[in-house]
Amino acid sequence: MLKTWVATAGAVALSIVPAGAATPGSVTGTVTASSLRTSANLVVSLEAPGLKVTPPAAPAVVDQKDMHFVPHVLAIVKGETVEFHNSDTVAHNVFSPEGEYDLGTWQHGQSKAHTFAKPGVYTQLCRLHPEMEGFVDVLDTPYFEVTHDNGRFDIKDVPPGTYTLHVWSEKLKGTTKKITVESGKPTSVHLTLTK
Ligand SMILES: [Cu+2]
Repeated sequence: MLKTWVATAGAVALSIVPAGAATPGSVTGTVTASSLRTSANLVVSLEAPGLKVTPPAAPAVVDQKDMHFVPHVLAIVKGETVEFHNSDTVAHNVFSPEGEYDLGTWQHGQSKAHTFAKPGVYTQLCRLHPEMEGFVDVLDTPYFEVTHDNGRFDIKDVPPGTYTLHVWSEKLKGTTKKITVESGKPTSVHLTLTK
């Protein structure tokens, strides 16, 4: 009896609520990487079949400043362009050891752009300064955030549904967790990364 009622209610709801009318929820929480100096720079993303990504019109920026890639970890969507700047007085290069690109070497104040067509994690290195390292994580989902200093993240405007939450770390083994986002509600997630 109960089963019949649920099925009927579902069918009615489907017929009167236009697709996409549900109020978005959010996914907030922390990832703790206690073996690392900081729980920042972990990429938290929500994956589900059929998600569409729209690259923003303005490019994302990675600077080379004080001999570091800034930000150290950048998360973007498939098809997005990154402008690589050089704010130092020395020349820098950017190449990816994954073999996708070498943008050459350029001076202070100049920049080069690269569009990331395929999802994946791309290490950023500089041929002139082997100690420099950064990462661009190209995602196939619009729902993601890079964790802040305390490991906190807050992914807003997530449509209700079930997702696989992924955590990527440059040093530790990543993890996944199935989560459900309800209409108009925050979903709280706390995870710990181990070696
Ligand atoms: Cu350099």
